[in-house]
Order: sequence, then C-alpha cells, then structure tokens
Amino acid sequence: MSENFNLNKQDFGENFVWGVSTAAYQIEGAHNIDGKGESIWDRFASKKGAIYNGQHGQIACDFYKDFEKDILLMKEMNISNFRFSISWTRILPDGIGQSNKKGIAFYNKVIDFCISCGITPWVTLYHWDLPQNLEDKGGWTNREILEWFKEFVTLCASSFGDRVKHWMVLNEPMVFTGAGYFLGVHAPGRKGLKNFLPAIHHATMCQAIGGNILRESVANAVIGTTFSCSQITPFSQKRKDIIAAKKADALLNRLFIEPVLGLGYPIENIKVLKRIEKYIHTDDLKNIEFDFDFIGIQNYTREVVKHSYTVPYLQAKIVKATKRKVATTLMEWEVYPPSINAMIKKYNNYKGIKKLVITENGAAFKDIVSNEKVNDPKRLSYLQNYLKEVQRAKKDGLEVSGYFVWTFTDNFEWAEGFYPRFGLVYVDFETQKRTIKSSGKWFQNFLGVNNNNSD
Ligand code: IFM
Repeated sequence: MSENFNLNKQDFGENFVWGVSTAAYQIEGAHNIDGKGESIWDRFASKKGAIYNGQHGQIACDFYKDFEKDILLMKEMNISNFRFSISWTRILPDGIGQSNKKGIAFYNKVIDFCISCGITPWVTLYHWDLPQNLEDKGGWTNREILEWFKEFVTLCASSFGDRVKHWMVLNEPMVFTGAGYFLGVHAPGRKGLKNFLPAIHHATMCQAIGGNILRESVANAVIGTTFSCSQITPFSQKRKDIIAAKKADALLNRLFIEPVLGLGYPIENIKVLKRIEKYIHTDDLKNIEFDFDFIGIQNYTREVVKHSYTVPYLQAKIVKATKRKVATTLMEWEVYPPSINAMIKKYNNYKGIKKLVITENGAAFKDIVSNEKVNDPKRLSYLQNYLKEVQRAKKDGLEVSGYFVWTFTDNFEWAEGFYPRFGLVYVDFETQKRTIKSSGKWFQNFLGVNNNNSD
C-alpha cells in the first residue's frame, strides 16, 4: 500500500511532466466581455435550482482579467506546465461563422505570457462549454456537430498552433455526455437515451476529427484526449455483482477509448448500447480511430458496484462511499490511492496506447484561512499517496509520463458551485485574494528539487 512507500521525485525520471490543470468556464469569468457569446454553462447556471446556491461562473477566478497574476504565481511555485481550455464562444461567439478577434487575442496573451515565464501551455479544445447557439440546433445530438467542431478546431490550430504543441481534444466525454445528456445534472440539462447515445457517438467522432486536424495543421503537435476513469470493485464475489461491475467498467472506463483504438463500442457488456448503431454511418467506425500521441487519464476515486434490478439499462448501481463508511473527500468520493495505479495498469494493457499522462488528480476538502494561512493536511496526504501510486507504477515499468494536479486555484465546480475547493491555492471569491495552501507549498518544494520542462 502507498503508506509504506517513500515519495521520490527522481523515481519519476527527468522527462516526467509536472503541471496543473484548469478549464475555461471554471476560472475565466468575463462571461459576456469583449464579444464572448453565450455557452451552455452560462445558460444552465441561470436556471433556478441547477447549481448549488444559485451560483454561476460569471466572475469565477477572474482569470480573464488577471491571468498574469496566476501565471506568475505558477512560476513562483515551480510549475512548468499549465493545462487550460479554450472557451469556444470566446473565439467563435455563435460557435460557427464570425470569429472574435478579442477572444483570440486573449488566448494569445495567455500563451505568450506562459512561454515568457518558462511555462509550457497544454491546451484542451473542449472542456464542456458548448456554444448555446449550437445547443439550440441540437448540440452534441446533432451530427452537424462534426462540421461545427471542425471549424472550431481549425481556428484554434491556425491561431495558436505556432506556439502550442501540446493539445487535448476532449475533456472527459463520459462526464459531459452522461451528466449533460443522460442525467440532466450538467449543462445542457438533457435526459435519456435518445440524447445520450447520439451525443456519445458524435463526441467520439469529434475526438478523431480534432486529432486529424491538429496532425495536419500543427507542426510537431503532441496530441492527446482525456478520459475520466475509476477502478471498479464488485461489492461482493457473487456472480451478479461481478457482472454489474463489468458493465460499470465498460460504461465508465471503456466506452470512449475503445472505438478510438479500433475496438468498437463495448456492446457485448452493455446490451442497450446496441441502439447506438442507429447513429453510426458507413465508415464511421473507421473514421473514429485516431493514433493519439498520448492519452490523458483523470482519476480521483474508485467505485464499488453491485447488481440492482431497479436501475434501467444497466442493472448495476454504485454503493456510495458514505454508505460504506470509508474516508471521503468533500465530493463524497472515496479516498483510494490504489485506484490511480490500477488505471495506469489498465490503460497500459491497451496495445494502441503510446503514452499516458495523468491529466487530472486532486481533491476537495474544507479549507479554513487562519492568520493568512491555509493548512490542508488532508489534501496534502491525498496528493502524496496518489503520487506514490504513480511512482509505484513507474517503478513497475509501466508507461506514465506526466502528472497534472486538479487544480491550481479553487474554482467553479460545475453543479456544486464554489463549495468544493480543489485548489493548491486558496481563492477568496469576494476579494480574489490568493493564498498558497500548505499542499501548494509542498508541491512547490517537491517540484523545486530539480525543475524540468515538457519534452
Ligand atoms: O472540476 C472537474 C473538471 O472540470 C473535470 N474533471 C473533474 C474535476 C473535479 O470534479
């Protein structure tokens, strides 16, 4: 177990990439400034009851106005790689058509400032903030998104590709399709299989479309895409629970990676997925494949799964961590470091994957400011114990090339609003004052051992 293991930066190797991850809607604010158009998160957050306490990302961390301050703080904290996403409606207010010079200029300034600080920009193309204008036309359920996405990616590649070499096409497609188009708890708030299935297929097609455009138009691009993933443990050794766990694994961990690798959708484990065939056109399963340079895996917890007659389509349900009485974060996610190791192993077993980067890992806990300091021992031990498991994977000879903490500053945590704080840096959202938490200070010292940049 991780507790008997000493964390040692040297064991990760000289070329291991260290960084922090963020997303546009969670940090930027400036929701309607300088020509930015409305996104599905702007709209969703304005709906009564959609977000905890009626909160929204209109100001968030004010990164749009004050990005230099945060990037300078990253530099001070020895962070040499910064992952952020492009807000589609900042550069294309209607999603397609007329581009917005001021929005493009903003990202150019962020990129240039990172580079001047010795920080490598890692850009995610799509981190959930679809243009509302495109959602009005059906969003991810409309096959036309393949063309809309092409236009967006082409503009990003031509505007930033001369300086940005590290790209991720999608962030966690399982989460934005599942929570946004099946459960309705994230933007755009749609529900049911009739929305979920086409959204899955079109998102998977867009992964490859984005990858191909970047490959053609950005010299020396290092192209990835990212997946949420969690170790799945059956609740018992009963056959029914084991089958339920296999189904959950297929849904949560395999659904989006396997088509990219040419393995198709995991229909044999989830029978209802057969209905996705309705949305698959001739040649789609060929065009859905793409040879990514790396896969980003994003792990926070594990799930324990048991059989349930009452859950439609899957007959499987998650046994909540709070019910199991195990240690949890503020999100009520189990703290379970071996899960990250299990996911590294799992993805190493796919033949077609060349490189793995942990593009997100982190934890929300209640933080208290006292004497201008934030002491956060739980987050510190969470990060150290998960990192030890990454180190263990490296020692065991598994491929894993980088680790990004989610996240740099506390920010807007989607439907949960500002309550869960995941940052290495505390944000007072009234004054926008930043305070490096003790976990952040530890990370700063850990990275300071000998600085390195991405390859
Ligand atoms: O905040 C999110 C992020 O946007 C995507 N991955 C998980 C994080 C924590 O919930």
